[in-house]
Amino acid sequence: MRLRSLALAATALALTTSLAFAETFTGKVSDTMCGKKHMMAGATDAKCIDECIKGGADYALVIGDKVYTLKGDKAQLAKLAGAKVVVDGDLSGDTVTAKSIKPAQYPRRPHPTRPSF
Ligand SMILES: [Cu+2]
Repeated sequence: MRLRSLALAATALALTTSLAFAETFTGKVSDTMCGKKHMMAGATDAKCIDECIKGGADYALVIGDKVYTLKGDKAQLAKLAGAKVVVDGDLSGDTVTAKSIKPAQYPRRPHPTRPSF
C-alpha cells in the first residue's frame, strides 16, 4: 500500500513538472529601444541593436507585431542580434526569460520516400 501511494505521488509529481513547461517562441532578436524597426541610419540591425544595448536598452524578441523584453545570456544574444531565433523560456507579462536560444532553422524537407521491398 505504501509503495503504491509512493508510485502515485511520483506520477503526480511528474505530471506537475511537465505542466510547468517552458514555452517555445520563434521571433527576431531586437532591442526594446527600436522594437520592430531599427532607425539608425546606415547601420545594420545587428549594429543598431548593439548600440541600443550599450545605450541601456534590453534585448527584445519580436514576434509578429508584438515586442517582448528578452532576458537571457547577453553574450549569446549579442551574436544572434537581428537573427531569427527559437527561444525556449517562460513568458511573464511582456517578458520572455530564455532558458535556451538557438538560431531558427529553415523547415526541413521531408525525407525522400524509400522504395519498399
Ligand atoms: Cu536599435
